[in-house]
Amino acid sequence: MKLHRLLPLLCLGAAVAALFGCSRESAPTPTEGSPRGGARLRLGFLVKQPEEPWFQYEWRGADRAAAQYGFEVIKLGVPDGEKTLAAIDNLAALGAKGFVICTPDVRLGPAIMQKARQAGLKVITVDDQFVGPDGKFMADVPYLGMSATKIGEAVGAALWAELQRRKWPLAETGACVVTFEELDTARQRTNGAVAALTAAGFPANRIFKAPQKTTDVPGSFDAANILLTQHPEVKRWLICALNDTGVLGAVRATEGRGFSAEHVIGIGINGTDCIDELRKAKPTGFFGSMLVSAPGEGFRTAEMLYHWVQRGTPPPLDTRTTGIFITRENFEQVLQQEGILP
Ligand code: FCA
Repeated sequence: MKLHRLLPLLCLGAAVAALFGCSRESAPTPTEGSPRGGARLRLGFLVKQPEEPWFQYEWRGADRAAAQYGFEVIKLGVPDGEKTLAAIDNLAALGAKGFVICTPDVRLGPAIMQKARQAGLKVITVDDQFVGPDGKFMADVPYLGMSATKIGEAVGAALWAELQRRKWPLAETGACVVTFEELDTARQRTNGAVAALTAAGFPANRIFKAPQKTTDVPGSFDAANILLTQHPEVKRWLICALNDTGVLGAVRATEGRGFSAEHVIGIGINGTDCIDELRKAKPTGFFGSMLVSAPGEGFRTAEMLYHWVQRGTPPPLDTRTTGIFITRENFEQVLQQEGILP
């Protein structure tokens, strides 16, 4: 089994181990772990893709909040609905008082809220906002996430600026937009990028969408590969996607078809999943990323949940974060300032 498949299981395994008191770090002992024993407050932090650096950095931020306020954070990977509901049961059994979640499927919102309410757990959503049965956002559940449209527009503007700097002829250039439109934040980001590109003067008929079936590197690699086969006339590619991973897969696809870094400008979102890529000795088609602070989001949501549980202060219902553009030139410095790199 591949590591990325194993990881969520391992995380869940850790929760089960904690439940039965066999993991030293997070295991409850009968007195210490029981809320009745005046033990430390426990809060969960559930993420859909624990293999993605973005979510690992979010966890780091939550750990920082836990250290500052003196609570315990139980971190669980929840790659599907079944594991999500099981994780909520585990949290309840551990005496947790609430959790922050980036759900594997936004339509699970009502089921998650029902289970959480039954167990008396408070819920804050991060990154991916719950959608109700009517298809509308569940605006009554506190949410913190990026200003998706604005960040997407910033990607489009940065792609255009680099294209201009390189003086690429528009007639030879295409834009590969790797999409995952079933997820609202993803659709808003790629729509934002397309809107900014067209507003700047990039021809709309040279913008091509490549829908990814899964939001990992193989998913975007496959999506981009199909597009590249369909457009052999394009000599230079702009690439954007919902996140760094989406752009990385597409950049790998262009490499497989003989495009060098001079003929590809890929700009991601997150800034956390491209660190190894930007560190490569030789530049690749992955030109840069809109960095959003994953540790910051993890810290803030965990902190909000703590204040809500501990002091009864409800969090704001909608909090948005912004991005900073990073490239090979400035990423080490910016990531250090943001506390992402040491
Ligand atoms: C979504 C994406 C993640 C990250 C997050 C902020 O959940 O899947 O990669 O961009 O939004």
